[in-house]
Amino acid sequence: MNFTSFLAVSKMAPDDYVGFTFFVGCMAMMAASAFFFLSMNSFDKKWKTSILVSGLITFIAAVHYLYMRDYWGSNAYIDGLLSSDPDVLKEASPTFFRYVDWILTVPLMCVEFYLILKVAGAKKSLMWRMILFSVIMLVTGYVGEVIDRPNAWLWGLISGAAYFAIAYDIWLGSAKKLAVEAGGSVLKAHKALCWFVLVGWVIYPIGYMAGTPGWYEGIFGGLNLDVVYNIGDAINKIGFGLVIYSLATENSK
Ligand SMILES: *C/C=C(C)/C=C/C=C(C)/C=C/C1=C(C)CCCC1(C)C
Repeated sequence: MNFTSFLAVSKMAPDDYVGFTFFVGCMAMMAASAFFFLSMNSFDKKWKTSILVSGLITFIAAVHYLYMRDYWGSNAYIDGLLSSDPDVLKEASPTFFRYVDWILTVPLMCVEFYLILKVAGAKKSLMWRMILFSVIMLVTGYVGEVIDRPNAWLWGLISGAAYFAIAYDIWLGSAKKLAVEAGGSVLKAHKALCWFVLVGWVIYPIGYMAGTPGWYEGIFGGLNLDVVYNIGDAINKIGFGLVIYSLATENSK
């Protein structure tokens, strides 16, 4: 793939709402990255790293969205027309780039929890435990979506258990204890990030159920996996970063 073909999406249909969310998602991630990187230097040293990580999360996503929107644009269209064949559209879904993006950005979100809790004495072991669970969550999700689709429900269940372990740690476990010890704006930000994980991350299993075979097909089958994932990413990556941004702002006065 050379650079010009990489940026040249041949044609986009006006009713291609999947392609639309790839383009808007890409632009939003780029804008958010510029925002985080450019604002970085106005913060105290101890917040700079957190803002830098927020920018890295959206930047990594921006690059993957650039690829994903191109992958969709060049596979969902046949002779310049948006295909209506469900098998063609399924093949045009950029699952590989999606999971490469997640395996890089979700652990970075775990790092963010650690960074804001460091003031309360958070240990690296907390960070590594969260990263381990997030990797289990994503690898099993990939197996269900790509390698062993007939058992997608089972892989989704294992993935869901790892997700639950993360949610438990931050809502009720050791991370919660540290946040309470820190109090003030750290506790406030921790709570906000916890809500992202509890409510914002639930968007992903919904997308997964919309796009894999299983008993749940009748419930979520009408949704498009990529549209759901794209909305989830915008909320979780940009929103998450903005919470860190406002925490840093409050503490750099
Ligand atoms: C920026 C990307 C983020 C925050 C991605 C988060 C992804 C998840 C929370 C995915 C979770 C899944 C389950 C809980 C079960 C089904 C399989 C997954 C991987 C979609």
